[in-house]
Amino acid sequence: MGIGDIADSVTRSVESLGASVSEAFFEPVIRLGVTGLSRAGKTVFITSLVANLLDRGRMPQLKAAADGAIRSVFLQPQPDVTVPRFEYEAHLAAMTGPDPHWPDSTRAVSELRLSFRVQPQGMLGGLRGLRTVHLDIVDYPGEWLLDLGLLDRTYADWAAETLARIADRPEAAGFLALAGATNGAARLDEADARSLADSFAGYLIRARAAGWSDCTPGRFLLPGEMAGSPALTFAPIPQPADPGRTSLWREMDRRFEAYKARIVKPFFREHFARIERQVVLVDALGAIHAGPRAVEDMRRAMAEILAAFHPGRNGWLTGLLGGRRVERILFAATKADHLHHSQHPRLTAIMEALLREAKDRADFAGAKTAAMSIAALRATVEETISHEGGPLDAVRGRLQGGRQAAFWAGELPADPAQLLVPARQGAERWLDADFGAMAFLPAASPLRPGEGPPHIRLDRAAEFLIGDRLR
Ligand SMILES: Nc1nc2c(ncn2[C@@H]2O[C@H](COP(=O)(O)OP(=O)(O)OP(=O)(O)O)[C@@H](O)[C@H]2O)c(=O)[nH]1
Ligand SMILES: [Mg+2]
Repeated sequence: MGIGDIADSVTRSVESLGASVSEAFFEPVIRLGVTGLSRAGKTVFITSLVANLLDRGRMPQLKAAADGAIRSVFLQPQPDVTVPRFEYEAHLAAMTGPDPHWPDSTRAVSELRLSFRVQPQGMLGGLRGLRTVHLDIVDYPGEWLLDLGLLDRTYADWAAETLARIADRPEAAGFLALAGATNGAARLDEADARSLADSFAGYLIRARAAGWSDCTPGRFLLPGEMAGSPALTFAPIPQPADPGRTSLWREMDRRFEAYKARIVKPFFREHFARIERQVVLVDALGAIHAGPRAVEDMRRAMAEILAAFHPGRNGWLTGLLGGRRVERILFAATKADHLHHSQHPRLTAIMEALLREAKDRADFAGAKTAAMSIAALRATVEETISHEGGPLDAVRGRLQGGRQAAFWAGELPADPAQLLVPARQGAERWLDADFGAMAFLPAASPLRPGEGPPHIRLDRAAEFLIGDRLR
């Protein structure tokens, strides 16, 4: 029996199941890509978005919710039976139950399908009856996203770039000493390869803790079931003049290619294929707080990732993603509840400037783009406090242990260049500004019937991303 026969018998058995199945084939699916580095706010965004779509009392700017076009929303079994389900209920319970707290960092990929029953609008809408639209969303560890940047690099490029970039990082000193003493032309010794890979993984863990965004390969940080396999046993080493076929360098090269082909590509092909709508989440405030180097590092990392989505430049990704073009991209600065709303336009402008290249490219390629500051789960209330005799527009929230505190993050500049230029020039710290950060916990107020968790502009974000498909 050939492939054609298999396909044929499948088609026939499906047909015999009748109308319910064929209807399923014509129910449109919106695939929403959630793109963001680790801790950008992906899991919180997905959880709060789903909760606020199920209970739409806080979604006035989502037109289909406000005018009643959405008749009902429900969670469905996801289409892909081999991927774990996104733990929506557990994440929501963490954030809104008794003793509210943030969900854990994501360690593996998961998926969720939300289905809408929609009454088509317009003159003939009433005649057409309800239709069903599905929304598919995937969550994954942010660390894995950076691997997109590896796909168009050779091992030699990646090794040279990485060694140069980390040369003066204290977190890398131990690994650099080991790599420097390594002769890549020598014959492969598995024990050497292992200790190089272990040492490099150790560096990546310290670098991530120190706030660096450029930590590849992502699976070194979160190996999942791949731990210890040869595809994860490589590291950047200096290129020798004449590496022989059985040399350590050649073997590292082969493993790097295997990592790309066997781990990175399948991940993007399976989970980023056919994405039509994309939200790019950026913790710009966190990077600003961490300082100019973190801002520049984040800018470069995001530019690299977003370049990979561009249909024109990297043909391979277009092929990988099934040739479908992303129609809409929302660039969102997350955690905006750390700022009084009077500063939100400045935060949005800074985030737009950070992602300028990517946004221009997307606009040029014909995608619709928008930028806004959001809080998927609003953990603060606004409060004007007096400070040194003057009023200060601050926010107030709950800290670990339950204590309430007022907080002022600092005055963001009206001109983003005031942050981006020193960052590009490699400044060590901000010259005449100081930006704070505070770890607020989700507020301890139970959800009201018919309402999802409190947020800032999540309804506008949803309107831009999927609103047109729900009418
Ligand atoms: N105040 C506030 N904090 C937020 C919000 N969204 C996310 N955070 C904070 O950011 C942290 C990271 O959010 P996650 O949603 O777990 O981030 P992620 O992108 O899923 O991160 P990984 O799973 O590590 O890739 C949370 O633990 C919160 O501390 C928000 O809307 N408001
Ligand atoms: Mg997560």
